[in-house]
Amino acid sequence: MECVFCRIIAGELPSKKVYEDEGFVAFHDIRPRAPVHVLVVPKEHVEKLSDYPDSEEGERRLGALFGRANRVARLLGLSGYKLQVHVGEKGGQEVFHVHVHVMGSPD
Ligand code: DGP
Repeated sequence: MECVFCRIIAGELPSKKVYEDEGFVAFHDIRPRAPVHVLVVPKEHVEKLSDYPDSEEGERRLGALFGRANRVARLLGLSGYKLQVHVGEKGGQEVFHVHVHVMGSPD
């Protein structure tokens, strides 16, 4: 398995996990750019956000990803926060397993 986030999900690499359910996991970013900087990651391997199909099913999966990002932010005590997604190389994406950055400061 080459994907670093798949390896974290499989427990092959360590991470500071803050949330997990049947479809998603969230863990602290290894290079934090905010006092709280967590990555929300679907367990299914999708390379990038633009790979979600332009269909009801694709929108449902996208909605679930952002719903989890909100849930994780709430669990971490963030009342205001920034969500960031890098899409593709030209969008600054480094890890090609879709993820949402949740960044903020606890209240
Ligand atoms: P990007 O693909 O540009 O949206 O950002 C990927 C982020 O993933 C980057 O902020 C650093 C983080 N990252 C890369 N490798 C690891 C890792 O092995 N563990 C953790 N926790 N974070 C990682």
